[in-house]
Amino acid sequence: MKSRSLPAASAAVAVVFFLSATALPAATAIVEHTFVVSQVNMTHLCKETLVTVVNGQLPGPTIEVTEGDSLAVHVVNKSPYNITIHWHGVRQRLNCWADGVPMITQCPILPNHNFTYRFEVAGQEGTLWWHAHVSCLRGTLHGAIIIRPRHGADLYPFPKPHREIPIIMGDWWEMDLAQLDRDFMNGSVFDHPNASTINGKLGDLFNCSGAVEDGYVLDVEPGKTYLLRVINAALFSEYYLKIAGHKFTVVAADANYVNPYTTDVVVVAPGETVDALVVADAPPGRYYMVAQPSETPPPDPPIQVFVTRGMVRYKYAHDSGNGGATLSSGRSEEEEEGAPPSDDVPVAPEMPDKYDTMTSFYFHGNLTSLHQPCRPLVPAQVDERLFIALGMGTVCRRGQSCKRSGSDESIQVATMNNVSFQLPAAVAAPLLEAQYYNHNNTAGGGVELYTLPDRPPRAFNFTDRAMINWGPEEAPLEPTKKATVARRFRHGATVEVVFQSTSLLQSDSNPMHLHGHDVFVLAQGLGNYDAARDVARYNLVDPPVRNTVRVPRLGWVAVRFVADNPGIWYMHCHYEFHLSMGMTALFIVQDGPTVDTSLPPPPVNFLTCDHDNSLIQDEFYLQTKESEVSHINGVRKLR
Ligand SMILES: *[C@@H]1O[C@H](CO)[C@@H](O)[C@H](O)[C@H]1NC(C)=O
Ligand SMILES: *[C@@H]1O[C@H](CO)[C@@H](O)[C@H](O)[C@H]1NC(C)=O
Ligand SMILES: *[C@@H]1O[C@H](CO)[C@@H](O)[C@H](O)[C@H]1NC(C)=O
Ligand SMILES: *[C@@H]1O[C@H](CO)[C@@H](O)[C@H](O)[C@H]1NC(C)=O
Ligand SMILES: *[C@@H]1O[C@H](CO)[C@@H](O)[C@H](O)[C@H]1NC(C)=O
Ligand SMILES: *[C@@H]1O[C@H](CO)[C@@H](O)[C@H](O)[C@H]1NC(C)=O
Ligand SMILES: *[C@@H]1O[C@H](CO)[C@@H](O)[C@H](O)[C@H]1NC(C)=O
Ligand SMILES: *[C@@H]1O[C@H](CO)[C@@H](O)[C@H](O)[C@H]1NC(C)=O
Ligand SMILES: *[C@@H]1O[C@H](CO)[C@@H](O)[C@H](O)[C@H]1NC(C)=O
Ligand SMILES: *[C@@H]1O[C@H](CO)[C@@H](O)[C@H](O)[C@H]1NC(C)=O
Ligand SMILES: [Cu+2]
Repeated sequence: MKSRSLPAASAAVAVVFFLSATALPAATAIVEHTFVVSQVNMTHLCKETLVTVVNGQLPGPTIEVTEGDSLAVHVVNKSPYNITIHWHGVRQRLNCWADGVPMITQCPILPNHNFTYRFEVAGQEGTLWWHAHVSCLRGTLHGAIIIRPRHGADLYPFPKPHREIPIIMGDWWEMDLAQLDRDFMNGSVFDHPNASTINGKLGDLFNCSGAVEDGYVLDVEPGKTYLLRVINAALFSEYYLKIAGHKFTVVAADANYVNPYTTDVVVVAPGETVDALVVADAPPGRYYMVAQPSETPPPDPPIQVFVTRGMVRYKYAHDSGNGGATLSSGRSEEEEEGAPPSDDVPVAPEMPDKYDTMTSFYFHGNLTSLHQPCRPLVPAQVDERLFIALGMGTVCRRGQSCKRSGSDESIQVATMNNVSFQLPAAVAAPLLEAQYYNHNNTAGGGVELYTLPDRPPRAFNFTDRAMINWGPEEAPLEPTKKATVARRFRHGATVEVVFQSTSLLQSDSNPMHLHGHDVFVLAQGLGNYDAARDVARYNLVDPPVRNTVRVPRLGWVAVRFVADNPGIWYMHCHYEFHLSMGMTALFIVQDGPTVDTSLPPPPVNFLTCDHDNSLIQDEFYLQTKESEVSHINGVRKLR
């Protein structure tokens, strides 16, 4: 019987039931967790801040499964907010209902309500993560998902590590994150975090009133190999991670194995994960682990970002040791037997320049898929091609015309092909349910979906730097609009998307995340995409496969995926301010011709959006039954 050990203080209950009593190592299990969402006070930088967390922890609990296992996560919402949890990167095959996007795939879990997410984690190995998908609350509501090979860790396509450690990058905000979301939606770009964190700790670069913040410490034994499962859960920044005196061997990204890539810097954009091996092969001592945000250089508007650091600490040979890394840290343990003497000054790594964005470009460019027998091939035929320009614009607060270029009369928003996403107003049911039952939302009839255009409506020099700061080149391009942007795909269609980052009002990179599918990343480049030149550069042999694709600053990336998972899937930038400002679209994948290729009905105890559940529930069950019948007959079709 497996068991999960969790801090005694937390309300976590994690139990594993084997489906088969004669459990072979390969048997699949149902892994259960209880996530109690509540608010707690945490003190950093001499200030008490009320934060919303799972089971009192930041980061939240780690979910560990074996490939093929099922998960049941009971969410108990004791916070004052509507909550949903998204299982970032979990493909949710034929199970879009569990994807956790409020009012798209489900009604939110209201305060003092519960909901159980049930899903399988199949055909994926490595590191994923979970996070709230409501406003900016994911800044403190997140944790790791570790998926091990079904037949044991011996079957990793790399030497078995001595220990595996989640390294979660985050940012610390002294403000109420719900307010932060309101600010972003109101076009405010002035808020900034107060610190960066590694596994929830700010580190010794931060202090107040003489007190230095705790840092994350990884205790290592000489000669042993450690697997770092690096996750960027920050709202705000991409990070460069280095450990003085050590190299990383990257072995996976977004729960897909890559050809081993040895580097002294790991780059994680928000939403991405990177699995990297580190061998403790340096002279025993103390080495800083530094995470530095990458910044866009002027003339981009300056943003306030922070470097954070933790430490890798060697145990000396005479130390009896208790098995390696712990989450403990701080000066108190420094004198303990086996720790290096404290007069040995920790070694600091040399970091890239803060405006160096090419280190990220090269890091991403060096990843290729590991050859495995069951690895899917890149589809050669393309059925649909999209070119999506990512940028900024403004909409008027009132009426059709207004002063722009920084005026209070307009709101700054983020766009894809010149349209900025908004949730439909006042809908009675999530869009997925409305579509499934083919009934219209109330309040003003059907939800009007605006079709994401195939390409930008106007041609312009996407990467013209003169547009960054309200230049005259930018002014005519600035007006844009809000709509519920969606794009439908026939089941099984092969879709090629070229994402182009633009210099409209800023020149950020854009980590684009697609729910429900992984994509092949065929090529990236700087400047404007030019099919005549760039198609020849596509890697159709072993491109990396990811759920989050970093579109370089002032550059582009080309991806392909097969739209074979029916449902309504969010496709959005994982910079929280871009997401809140509307850099989102819905990818609607239609049912296939058979039951095996069609979305089943919602789970029986699915949440309704109405507080008074009783009546609705009856109707709801009725509809479920009806549709099951037609579903089995194969006549039901998504519009
Ligand atoms: C957080 O601290 C504030 C002020 O000290 C206090 O009023 C509040 O009750 C605390 N909340 C929780 C959940 O502990
Ligand atoms: C939610 O779950 C908790 C813990 O299991 C239970 O005590 C509570 O009664 C449940 N609340 C509702 C509204 O079902
Ligand atoms: C934290 O950041 C906010 C801006 O978001 C700022 O107003 C505040 O002064 C900062 N706090 C500290 C301790 O620097
Ligand atoms: C405290 O932080 C400031 C910068 O924020 C730094 O200059 C100073 O050296 C730090 N003090 C200590 C004791 O670490
Ligand atoms: C791989 O990284 C190296 C070193 O940063 C760089 O010179 C090279 O261009 C990168 N390769 C690709 C394909 O990006
Ligand atoms: C939104 O921004 C405008 C202009 O900056 C400001 O006047 C207004 O108070 C803001 N509204 C909210 C709700 O924050
Ligand atoms: C849904 O709305 C559309 C137009 O808004 C209308 O044509 C259609 O008949 C409606 N369907 C149902 C089932 O009410
Ligand atoms: C686009 O703008 C860039 C940078 O401002 C410039 O170098 C490039 O020549 C322009 N391209 C075209 C096609 O005008
Ligand atoms: C977006 O559309 C508006 C309205 O048609 C237009 O004025 C503006 O130039 C367009 N901007 C871009 C970047 O295409
Ligand atoms: C929470 O969700 C309910 C039901 O969908 C909705 O009526 C309510 O406005 C939401 N509350 C907030 C604060 O968003
Ligand atoms: Cu973005």
